[in-house]
Amino acid sequence: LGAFDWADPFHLDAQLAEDERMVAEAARAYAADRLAPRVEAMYAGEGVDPSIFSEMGEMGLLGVTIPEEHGGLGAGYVTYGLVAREIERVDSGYRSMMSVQSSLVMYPIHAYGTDAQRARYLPKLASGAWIGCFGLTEPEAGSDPGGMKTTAKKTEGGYVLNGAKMWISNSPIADVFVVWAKSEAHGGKIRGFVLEKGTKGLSAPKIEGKLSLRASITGEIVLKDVEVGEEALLPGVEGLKGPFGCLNRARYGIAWGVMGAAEDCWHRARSYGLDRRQFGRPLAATQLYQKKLADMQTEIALGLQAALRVGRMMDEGTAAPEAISLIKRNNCGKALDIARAARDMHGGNGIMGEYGVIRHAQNLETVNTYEGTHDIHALILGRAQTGLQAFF
Ligand code: TGC
Ligand code: FAD
Repeated sequence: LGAFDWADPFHLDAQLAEDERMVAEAARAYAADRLAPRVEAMYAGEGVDPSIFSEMGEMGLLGVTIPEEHGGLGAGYVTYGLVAREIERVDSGYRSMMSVQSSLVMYPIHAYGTDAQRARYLPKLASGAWIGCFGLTEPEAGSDPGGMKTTAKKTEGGYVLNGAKMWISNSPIADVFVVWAKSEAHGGKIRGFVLEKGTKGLSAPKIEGKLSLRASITGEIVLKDVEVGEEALLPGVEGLKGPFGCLNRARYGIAWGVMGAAEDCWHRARSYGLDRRQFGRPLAATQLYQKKLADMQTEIALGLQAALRVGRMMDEGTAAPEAISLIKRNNCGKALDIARAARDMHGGNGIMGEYGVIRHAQNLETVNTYEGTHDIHALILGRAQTGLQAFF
Protein backbone atom coordinates (compact mmCIF):
# COMPACT_ATOMS: atom_id res chain seq x y z
CA LEU A 1 0.00 0.00 0.00
CA GLY A 2 1.09 3.57 -0.64
CA ALA A 3 1.46 6.56 1.63
CA PHE A 4 -1.58 8.73 2.37
CA ASP A 5 -1.41 12.31 1.13
CA TRP A 6 -4.02 14.05 3.30
CA ALA A 7 -4.29 17.01 0.91
CA ASP A 8 -4.64 14.87 -2.21
CA PRO A 9 -6.01 11.47 -1.11
CA PHE A 10 -6.57 10.08 -4.63
CA HIS A 11 -3.35 11.53 -6.10
CA LEU A 12 -5.22 13.77 -8.50
CA ASP A 13 -1.94 15.37 -9.49
CA ALA A 14 -0.59 12.05 -10.70
CA GLN A 15 -3.60 11.64 -12.99
CA LEU A 16 -2.75 14.81 -14.92
CA ALA A 17 -0.61 15.15 -18.02
CA GLU A 18 2.51 17.28 -17.74
CA ASP A 19 1.02 20.16 -19.79
CA GLU A 20 -2.16 20.13 -17.65
CA ARG A 21 -0.10 20.33 -14.48
CA MET A 22 2.01 23.16 -15.85
CA VAL A 23 -0.98 25.35 -16.75
CA ALA A 24 -2.58 24.64 -13.35
CA GLU A 25 0.63 25.61 -11.56
CA ALA A 26 0.89 28.86 -13.55
CA ALA A 27 -2.76 29.68 -12.76
CA ARG A 28 -2.18 28.91 -9.10
CA ALA A 29 0.87 31.17 -8.92
CA TYR A 30 -0.97 33.99 -10.72
CA ALA A 31 -4.00 33.67 -8.43
CA ALA A 32 -1.87 33.60 -5.29
CA ASP A 33 0.50 36.42 -6.32
CA ARG A 34 -1.85 38.81 -8.12
CA LEU A 35 -5.47 38.06 -7.16
CA ALA A 36 -5.26 37.04 -3.50
CA PRO A 37 -3.60 40.29 -2.28
CA ARG A 38 -6.41 42.48 -3.65
CA VAL A 39 -9.51 40.35 -3.10
CA GLU A 40 -10.42 41.43 0.42
CA ALA A 41 -10.48 45.15 -0.39
CA MET A 42 -12.21 44.61 -3.72
CA TYR A 43 -14.88 42.46 -2.09
CA ALA A 44 -15.46 44.93 0.75
CA GLY A 45 -15.74 47.85 -1.66
CA GLU A 46 -17.75 45.96 -4.28
CA GLY A 47 -15.03 47.09 -6.67
CA VAL A 48 -14.16 45.91 -10.12
CA ASP A 49 -10.75 45.80 -11.70
CA PRO A 50 -11.01 45.39 -15.49
CA SER A 51 -7.22 44.98 -15.71
CA ILE A 52 -7.74 41.44 -14.37
CA PHE A 53 -8.94 40.50 -17.86
CA SER A 54 -5.74 41.62 -19.55
CA GLU A 55 -3.65 39.94 -16.84
CA MET A 56 -5.53 36.69 -17.36
CA GLY A 57 -5.20 37.13 -21.12
CA GLU A 58 -1.43 37.54 -20.81
CA MET A 59 -1.30 34.34 -18.78
CA GLY A 60 -3.29 32.46 -21.46
CA LEU A 61 -6.19 31.84 -19.06
CA LEU A 62 -8.96 33.19 -21.33
CA GLY A 63 -10.31 30.78 -23.94
CA VAL A 64 -8.26 27.83 -22.69
CA THR A 65 -10.14 25.41 -25.02
CA ILE A 66 -10.28 27.78 -28.03
CA PRO A 67 -7.78 26.86 -30.78
CA GLU A 68 -4.50 28.77 -30.86
CA GLU A 69 -5.22 30.20 -34.32
CA HIS A 70 -8.01 32.23 -32.69
CA GLY A 71 -5.90 33.38 -29.76
CA GLY A 72 -6.86 30.61 -27.32
CA LEU A 73 -4.61 28.10 -25.60
CA GLY A 74 -5.84 25.12 -27.65
CA ALA A 75 -5.91 22.96 -24.52
CA GLY A 76 -8.53 20.48 -23.30
CA TYR A 77 -11.38 20.66 -20.81
CA VAL A 78 -9.36 19.15 -17.96
CA THR A 79 -6.94 22.07 -18.28
CA TYR A 80 -9.86 24.51 -18.33
CA GLY A 81 -11.27 22.91 -15.16
CA LEU A 82 -7.93 23.08 -13.39
CA VAL A 83 -7.68 26.80 -14.17
CA ALA A 84 -11.19 27.36 -12.77
CA ARG A 85 -10.19 25.51 -9.58
CA GLU A 86 -7.09 27.66 -9.09
CA ILE A 87 -8.84 30.99 -9.72
CA GLU A 88 -11.84 30.13 -7.54
CA ARG A 89 -9.48 29.08 -4.75
CA VAL A 90 -9.12 32.87 -4.35
CA ASP A 91 -12.65 34.02 -5.20
CA SER A 92 -15.70 32.75 -7.11
CA GLY A 93 -16.13 36.23 -8.63
CA TYR A 94 -12.75 36.07 -10.35
CA ARG A 95 -13.55 32.61 -11.72
CA SER A 96 -16.88 34.02 -12.90
CA MET A 97 -15.06 36.73 -14.88
CA MET A 98 -12.87 34.07 -16.50
CA SER A 99 -15.60 31.55 -17.23
CA VAL A 100 -18.08 34.04 -18.73
CA GLN A 101 -15.36 35.32 -21.06
CA SER A 102 -14.21 31.81 -22.03
CA SER A 103 -17.32 29.61 -22.08
CA LEU A 104 -20.15 32.05 -22.57
CA VAL A 105 -18.64 34.59 -24.97
CA MET A 106 -15.63 33.10 -26.79
CA TYR A 107 -17.17 29.62 -27.08
CA PRO A 108 -20.41 30.68 -28.89
CA ILE A 109 -18.52 33.02 -31.21
CA HIS A 110 -16.14 30.18 -32.04
CA ALA A 111 -18.78 27.44 -32.28
CA TYR A 112 -21.69 29.32 -33.89
CA GLY A 113 -20.05 32.36 -35.48
CA THR A 114 -18.78 33.25 -38.95
CA ASP A 115 -15.10 33.49 -39.88
CA ALA A 116 -15.47 37.27 -39.82
CA GLN A 117 -16.94 37.19 -36.29
CA ARG A 118 -14.16 34.86 -35.09
CA ALA A 119 -11.49 37.11 -36.58
CA ARG A 120 -13.02 40.30 -35.19
CA TYR A 121 -13.72 39.16 -31.62
CA LEU A 122 -11.72 36.13 -30.51
CA PRO A 123 -8.16 37.52 -30.43
CA LYS A 124 -9.24 40.62 -28.48
CA LEU A 125 -11.33 38.54 -26.07
CA ALA A 126 -8.43 36.07 -25.61
CA SER A 127 -6.00 38.87 -24.75
CA GLY A 128 -8.50 40.51 -22.42
CA ALA A 129 -8.38 43.75 -24.44
CA TRP A 130 -12.15 43.32 -24.81
CA ILE A 131 -14.47 42.13 -22.07
CA GLY A 132 -17.51 39.99 -22.88
CA CYS A 133 -20.86 39.21 -21.29
CA PHE A 134 -23.69 36.74 -21.92
CA GLY A 135 -27.32 37.82 -21.74
CA LEU A 136 -29.81 34.98 -21.31
CA THR A 137 -31.64 35.61 -18.01
CA GLU A 138 -34.43 38.18 -17.85
CA PRO A 139 -36.34 39.70 -14.93
CA GLU A 140 -39.19 37.25 -15.56
CA ALA A 141 -37.23 34.36 -17.12
CA GLY A 142 -34.52 32.83 -14.93
CA SER A 143 -34.81 29.06 -14.52
CA ASP A 144 -37.10 29.07 -17.54
CA PRO A 145 -35.12 30.91 -20.21
CA GLY A 146 -37.55 29.66 -22.86
CA GLY A 147 -39.98 32.24 -21.38
CA MET A 148 -37.78 35.16 -22.49
CA LYS A 149 -39.45 38.28 -23.91
CA THR A 150 -36.52 39.86 -25.73
CA THR A 151 -37.24 40.01 -29.45
CA ALA A 152 -35.33 40.51 -32.67
CA LYS A 153 -37.37 41.87 -35.58
CA LYS A 154 -36.11 41.71 -39.14
CA THR A 155 -35.28 44.97 -40.86
CA GLU A 156 -34.01 45.48 -44.38
CA GLY A 157 -30.32 45.11 -43.54
CA GLY A 158 -30.47 43.29 -40.21
CA TYR A 159 -32.46 43.26 -36.97
CA VAL A 160 -33.88 45.52 -34.30
CA LEU A 161 -33.68 44.19 -30.74
CA ASN A 162 -35.89 45.09 -27.78
CA GLY A 163 -35.94 43.70 -24.26
CA ALA A 164 -34.12 43.53 -20.94
CA LYS A 165 -31.63 41.08 -19.49
CA MET A 166 -31.04 40.74 -15.74
CA TRP A 167 -28.18 39.51 -13.54
CA ILE A 168 -25.54 39.70 -16.25
CA SER A 169 -21.94 39.15 -15.10
CA ASN A 170 -19.48 41.74 -16.50
CA SER A 171 -22.19 43.69 -18.41
CA PRO A 172 -21.45 47.21 -17.05
CA ILE A 173 -17.82 46.96 -18.22
CA ALA A 174 -18.42 44.82 -21.32
CA ASP A 175 -17.30 45.66 -24.86
CA VAL A 176 -18.99 42.60 -26.42
CA PHE A 177 -22.50 41.38 -25.60
CA VAL A 178 -23.71 37.90 -26.62
CA VAL A 179 -27.48 38.33 -26.37
CA TRP A 180 -30.20 35.71 -26.89
CA ALA A 181 -33.54 36.82 -28.34
CA LYS A 182 -36.63 35.37 -30.00
CA SER A 183 -36.42 36.11 -33.70
CA GLU A 184 -39.64 36.61 -35.63
CA ALA A 185 -37.83 35.98 -38.91
CA HIS A 186 -36.87 32.52 -37.61
CA GLY A 187 -40.35 31.44 -36.49
CA GLY A 188 -39.92 32.90 -32.99
CA LYS A 189 -36.92 30.65 -32.31
CA ILE A 190 -34.15 31.81 -29.97
CA ARG A 191 -31.13 33.19 -31.83
CA GLY A 192 -27.83 34.63 -30.65
CA PHE A 193 -26.56 38.12 -31.53
CA VAL A 194 -23.18 39.73 -30.91
CA LEU A 195 -23.57 43.40 -29.98
CA GLU A 196 -20.91 45.99 -29.32
CA LYS A 197 -20.65 48.67 -26.64
CA GLY A 198 -21.72 52.07 -27.91
CA THR A 199 -24.49 50.77 -30.17
CA LYS A 200 -27.44 53.16 -29.98
CA GLY A 201 -30.14 51.96 -27.58
CA LEU A 202 -27.84 49.50 -25.75
CA SER A 203 -27.07 50.17 -22.07
CA ALA A 204 -25.87 48.06 -19.15
CA PRO A 205 -26.58 49.58 -15.72
CA LYS A 206 -24.84 48.08 -12.71
CA ILE A 207 -26.83 46.15 -10.10
CA GLU A 208 -25.79 47.72 -6.79
CA GLY A 209 -25.83 46.21 -3.31
CA LYS A 210 -25.07 42.52 -3.84
CA LEU A 211 -24.03 40.75 -0.63
CA SER A 212 -22.46 37.90 -2.63
CA LEU A 213 -19.96 37.73 -5.52
CA ARG A 214 -18.99 41.32 -4.77
CA ALA A 215 -15.62 41.15 -6.56
CA SER A 216 -17.43 40.47 -9.86
CA ILE A 217 -19.56 43.21 -11.36
CA THR A 218 -23.14 42.35 -12.34
CA GLY A 219 -25.61 44.40 -14.35
CA GLU A 220 -28.59 44.52 -16.63
CA ILE A 221 -28.63 44.75 -20.40
CA VAL A 222 -31.29 47.13 -21.68
CA LEU A 223 -32.14 46.98 -25.39
CA LYS A 224 -34.24 49.85 -26.75
CA ASP A 225 -34.69 49.63 -30.52
CA VAL A 226 -31.10 48.44 -30.94
CA GLU A 227 -30.40 48.22 -34.67
CA VAL A 228 -27.75 45.78 -35.85
CA GLY A 229 -26.68 44.47 -39.25
CA GLU A 230 -27.01 40.89 -40.46
CA GLU A 231 -23.39 40.36 -39.40
CA ALA A 232 -24.44 40.50 -35.73
CA LEU A 233 -26.40 37.22 -35.97
CA LEU A 234 -24.65 34.02 -34.86
CA PRO A 235 -25.67 31.88 -37.83
CA GLY A 236 -24.60 28.46 -36.56
CA VAL A 237 -27.36 27.62 -34.08
CA GLU A 238 -31.02 28.19 -33.25
CA GLY A 239 -33.22 27.31 -30.28
CA LEU A 240 -32.34 26.87 -26.62
CA LYS A 241 -29.55 24.47 -27.50
CA GLY A 242 -27.53 27.57 -28.51
CA PRO A 243 -27.24 29.05 -25.02
CA PHE A 244 -27.25 25.59 -23.41
CA GLY A 245 -24.26 24.55 -25.51
CA CYS A 246 -22.36 27.38 -23.78
CA LEU A 247 -23.83 26.62 -20.36
CA ASN A 248 -22.67 23.00 -20.54
CA ARG A 249 -19.08 24.23 -20.67
CA ALA A 250 -19.45 26.91 -18.02
CA ARG A 251 -21.31 24.54 -15.64
CA TYR A 252 -18.55 21.98 -16.06
CA GLY A 253 -15.92 24.61 -15.15
CA ILE A 254 -17.95 25.65 -12.11
CA ALA A 255 -17.89 22.06 -10.83
CA TRP A 256 -14.08 22.33 -10.66
CA GLY A 257 -14.06 25.95 -9.52
CA VAL A 258 -16.19 25.43 -6.42
CA MET A 259 -13.89 22.62 -5.31
CA GLY A 260 -11.07 25.21 -5.32
CA ALA A 261 -13.12 27.48 -3.04
CA ALA A 262 -13.96 24.48 -0.84
CA GLU A 263 -10.28 23.46 -0.62
CA ASP A 264 -9.36 26.96 0.50
CA CYS A 265 -12.02 26.79 3.25
CA TRP A 266 -10.89 23.31 4.32
CA HIS A 267 -7.20 24.26 4.51
CA ARG A 268 -8.01 27.45 6.41
CA ALA A 269 -10.17 25.52 8.90
CA ARG A 270 -7.44 22.92 9.40
CA SER A 271 -4.76 25.55 10.04
CA TYR A 272 -7.04 27.52 12.33
CA GLY A 273 -7.88 24.40 14.35
CA LEU A 274 -4.20 23.54 14.77
CA ASP A 275 -3.36 27.06 16.03
CA ARG A 276 -6.37 27.94 18.13
CA ARG A 277 -6.47 26.48 21.64
CA GLN A 278 -9.51 26.14 23.88
CA PHE A 279 -9.91 23.97 26.99
CA GLY A 280 -6.13 23.62 27.08
CA ARG A 281 -5.66 21.96 23.69
CA PRO A 282 -5.90 22.76 19.98
CA LEU A 283 -9.43 22.81 18.54
CA ALA A 284 -8.12 20.29 15.98
CA ALA A 285 -7.55 17.81 18.82
CA THR A 286 -11.30 17.51 19.39
CA GLN A 287 -13.37 14.74 17.85
CA LEU A 288 -16.03 17.06 16.41
CA TYR A 289 -13.44 19.27 14.72
CA GLN A 290 -11.72 16.27 13.17
CA LYS A 291 -15.01 14.83 11.93
CA LYS A 292 -15.73 18.11 10.13
CA LEU A 293 -12.26 18.08 8.55
CA ALA A 294 -12.75 14.45 7.48
CA ASP A 295 -16.12 15.30 5.88
CA MET A 296 -14.52 18.19 3.99
CA GLN A 297 -11.61 16.08 2.80
CA THR A 298 -13.95 13.28 1.65
CA GLU A 299 -16.37 15.48 -0.30
CA ILE A 300 -13.55 17.44 -1.94
CA ALA A 301 -11.62 14.31 -2.94
CA LEU A 302 -14.79 12.77 -4.42
CA GLY A 303 -15.88 16.01 -6.09
CA LEU A 304 -12.52 16.59 -7.74
CA GLN A 305 -12.33 12.99 -8.94
CA ALA A 306 -15.82 13.29 -10.46
CA ALA A 307 -14.90 16.58 -12.15
CA LEU A 308 -11.77 14.99 -13.59
CA ARG A 309 -13.79 12.05 -14.93
CA VAL A 310 -16.31 14.35 -16.63
CA GLY A 311 -13.42 16.45 -17.96
CA ARG A 312 -11.88 13.39 -19.58
CA MET A 313 -15.31 12.57 -21.05
CA MET A 314 -15.59 16.15 -22.38
CA ASP A 315 -12.21 15.77 -24.04
CA GLU A 316 -13.31 12.44 -25.57
CA GLY A 317 -16.65 13.94 -26.63
CA THR A 318 -18.70 11.50 -24.50
CA ALA A 319 -19.94 13.74 -21.63
CA ALA A 320 -23.73 14.13 -21.60
CA PRO A 321 -25.26 17.39 -20.30
CA GLU A 322 -26.83 15.39 -17.45
CA ALA A 323 -23.39 14.26 -16.24
CA ILE A 324 -22.46 17.96 -16.11
CA SER A 325 -25.66 18.72 -14.16
CA LEU A 326 -24.70 15.99 -11.68
CA ILE A 327 -21.28 17.46 -10.87
CA LYS A 328 -22.42 21.12 -11.04
CA ARG A 329 -25.20 20.40 -8.55
CA ASN A 330 -23.26 18.13 -6.21
CA ASN A 331 -20.02 20.11 -6.11
CA CYS A 332 -21.79 23.47 -5.59
CA GLY A 333 -23.95 22.07 -2.80
CA LYS A 334 -21.00 20.38 -1.09
CA ALA A 335 -18.77 23.45 -1.45
CA LEU A 336 -21.45 25.63 0.14
CA ASP A 337 -21.79 23.18 3.07
CA ILE A 338 -18.00 23.15 3.49
CA ALA A 339 -17.74 26.96 3.44
CA ARG A 340 -20.50 27.29 6.04
CA ALA A 341 -18.82 24.67 8.25
CA ALA A 342 -15.45 26.41 7.90
CA ARG A 343 -17.08 29.69 8.92
CA ASP A 344 -18.45 28.01 12.03
CA MET A 345 -15.11 26.36 12.87
CA HIS A 346 -13.46 29.81 12.92
CA GLY A 347 -15.85 30.96 15.64
CA GLY A 348 -16.22 34.74 15.86
CA ASN A 349 -13.19 35.27 13.65
CA GLY A 350 -15.11 33.44 10.92
CA ILE A 351 -17.25 36.49 10.27
CA MET A 352 -14.21 38.65 9.52
CA GLY A 353 -13.09 39.33 5.96
CA GLU A 354 -9.43 38.59 6.69
CA TYR A 355 -10.19 34.91 7.40
CA GLY A 356 -11.75 34.50 3.94
CA VAL A 357 -14.28 31.82 4.78
CA ILE A 358 -17.41 33.98 5.05
CA ARG A 359 -16.58 35.52 1.67
CA HIS A 360 -16.42 32.06 0.10
CA ALA A 361 -19.70 31.10 1.78
CA GLN A 362 -21.42 34.26 0.54
CA ASN A 363 -20.06 33.73 -2.98
CA LEU A 364 -21.11 30.10 -3.11
CA GLU A 365 -24.72 31.12 -2.45
CA THR A 366 -24.64 32.70 -5.91
CA VAL A 367 -22.74 29.87 -7.55
CA ASN A 368 -25.29 27.38 -6.20
CA THR A 369 -27.99 29.50 -7.93
CA TYR A 370 -26.54 30.62 -11.25
CA GLU A 371 -26.05 28.42 -14.29
CA GLY A 372 -29.09 26.40 -13.18
CA THR A 373 -30.07 26.26 -9.51
CA HIS A 374 -29.37 23.23 -7.30
CA ASP A 375 -33.02 22.17 -7.65
CA ILE A 376 -33.20 22.75 -11.42
CA HIS A 377 -30.27 20.35 -11.86
CA ALA A 378 -32.14 17.84 -9.66
CA LEU A 379 -35.10 18.11 -12.04
CA ILE A 380 -32.81 17.60 -15.06
CA LEU A 381 -31.45 14.43 -13.41
CA GLY A 382 -34.93 13.32 -12.32
CA ARG A 383 -36.23 13.70 -15.87
CA ALA A 384 -33.30 11.74 -17.27
CA GLN A 385 -33.99 8.72 -15.05
CA THR A 386 -37.80 8.70 -15.05
CA GLY A 387 -38.60 10.13 -18.47
CA LEU A 388 -41.06 12.39 -16.64
CA GLN A 389 -40.97 16.18 -16.98
CA ALA A 390 -41.37 17.82 -13.54
CA PHE A 391 -40.66 21.47 -14.42
CA PHE A 392 -44.32 22.27 -15.02
P1 TGC B 1 -35.85 21.49 -22.90
O1 TGC B 1 -37.14 21.07 -23.55
O2 TGC B 1 -35.23 20.61 -21.90
O3 TGC B 1 -34.78 21.78 -24.07
C1 TGC B 1 -35.03 22.74 -25.09
C2 TGC B 1 -33.99 22.54 -26.18
O4 TGC B 1 -32.70 22.77 -25.64
C3 TGC B 1 -31.91 21.56 -25.73
N1 TGC B 1 -31.15 21.42 -24.50
C4 TGC B 1 -29.83 21.33 -24.47
N2 TGC B 1 -28.93 21.33 -25.45
C5 TGC B 1 -27.63 21.22 -25.10
N3 TGC B 1 -27.25 21.13 -23.81
C6 TGC B 1 -28.13 21.14 -22.80
N4 TGC B 1 -27.72 21.10 -21.53
C7 TGC B 1 -29.50 21.23 -23.10
N5 TGC B 1 -30.64 21.28 -22.36
C8 TGC B 1 -31.64 21.39 -23.23
C9 TGC B 1 -32.92 20.45 -25.89
O5 TGC B 1 -32.35 19.33 -26.53
C10 TGC B 1 -33.97 21.12 -26.72
O6 TGC B 1 -33.50 21.18 -28.06
P2 TGC B 1 -34.52 21.07 -29.30
O7 TGC B 1 -33.64 21.08 -30.49
O8 TGC B 1 -35.27 19.79 -29.08
O9 TGC B 1 -35.41 22.29 -29.18
O10 TGC B 1 -36.06 22.95 -22.35
P3 TGC B 1 -36.88 23.45 -21.15
O11 TGC B 1 -37.40 24.79 -21.51
O12 TGC B 1 -37.84 22.41 -20.64
O13 TGC B 1 -35.65 23.60 -20.13
C11 TGC B 1 -35.76 23.33 -18.83
C12 TGC B 1 -34.42 23.47 -18.10
C13 TGC B 1 -34.72 23.62 -16.66
C14 TGC B 1 -33.61 22.22 -18.32
C15 TGC B 1 -33.55 24.62 -18.55
O14 TGC B 1 -34.29 25.66 -18.99
C16 TGC B 1 -32.48 25.05 -17.57
O15 TGC B 1 -31.40 24.46 -17.50
N6 TGC B 1 -32.69 26.17 -16.80
C17 TGC B 1 -31.64 26.80 -16.04
C18 TGC B 1 -31.31 28.13 -16.68
C19 TGC B 1 -29.86 28.48 -16.58
O16 TGC B 1 -29.00 27.65 -16.37
N7 TGC B 1 -29.56 29.75 -16.77
C20 TGC B 1 -28.19 30.19 -16.78
C21 TGC B 1 -28.08 31.62 -17.20
S1 TGC B 1 -26.40 32.10 -17.55
C22 TGC B 1 -25.66 32.24 -16.07
O17 TGC B 1 -26.18 31.97 -15.04
C23 TGC B 1 -24.28 32.71 -16.13
S2 TGC B 1 -23.54 32.97 -14.62
C24 TGC B 1 -21.97 32.90 -15.17
C25 TGC B 1 -20.93 33.32 -14.21
O18 TGC B 1 -20.93 34.50 -13.75
O19 TGC B 1 -19.99 32.48 -14.01
P1 FAD C 1 -36.00 31.56 -10.29
O1 FAD C 1 -35.98 30.84 -11.57
O2 FAD C 1 -37.13 32.51 -10.04
O3 FAD C 1 -35.95 30.49 -9.11
C1 FAD C 1 -36.27 30.81 -7.74
C2 FAD C 1 -36.34 29.50 -6.95
O4 FAD C 1 -37.39 28.67 -7.50
C3 FAD C 1 -35.07 28.66 -7.02
O5 FAD C 1 -34.88 28.01 -5.79
C4 FAD C 1 -35.39 27.62 -8.08
O6 FAD C 1 -34.65 26.41 -7.91
C5 FAD C 1 -36.88 27.40 -7.85
N1 FAD C 1 -37.56 26.90 -9.04
C6 FAD C 1 -37.66 27.49 -10.27
N2 FAD C 1 -38.38 26.73 -11.10
C7 FAD C 1 -38.72 25.61 -10.40
C8 FAD C 1 -39.46 24.44 -10.72
N3 FAD C 1 -39.97 24.23 -11.94
N4 FAD C 1 -39.63 23.51 -9.77
C9 FAD C 1 -39.10 23.69 -8.54
N5 FAD C 1 -38.41 24.77 -8.16
C10 FAD C 1 -38.22 25.72 -9.10
N6 FAD C 1 -27.63 35.00 -16.14
C11 FAD C 1 -27.16 35.24 -17.40
O7 FAD C 1 -27.86 35.05 -18.39
N7 FAD C 1 -25.89 35.70 -17.58
C12 FAD C 1 -25.05 35.96 -16.54
O8 FAD C 1 -23.89 36.35 -16.75
C13 FAD C 1 -25.53 35.73 -15.22
N8 FAD C 1 -24.75 36.05 -14.14
C14 FAD C 1 -25.29 36.00 -12.87
C15 FAD C 1 -24.58 36.55 -11.81
C16 FAD C 1 -25.15 36.58 -10.54
C17 FAD C 1 -24.41 37.23 -9.41
C18 FAD C 1 -26.44 36.01 -10.32
C19 FAD C 1 -27.07 36.01 -8.95
C20 FAD C 1 -27.13 35.46 -11.37
C21 FAD C 1 -26.59 35.47 -12.67
N9 FAD C 1 -27.33 35.03 -13.78
C22 FAD C 1 -26.86 35.24 -15.05
C23 FAD C 1 -28.72 34.58 -13.60
C24 FAD C 1 -28.87 33.17 -13.04
O9 FAD C 1 -28.60 32.21 -14.02
C25 FAD C 1 -30.30 33.03 -12.50
O10 FAD C 1 -30.37 33.79 -11.30
C26 FAD C 1 -30.68 31.58 -12.24
O11 FAD C 1 -30.78 30.87 -13.46
C27 FAD C 1 -32.01 31.46 -11.47
O12 FAD C 1 -33.00 32.26 -12.03
P2 FAD C 1 -33.86 33.26 -11.09
O13 FAD C 1 -32.90 34.08 -10.31
O14 FAD C 1 -34.83 33.97 -11.95
O15 FAD C 1 -34.61 32.33 -10.05
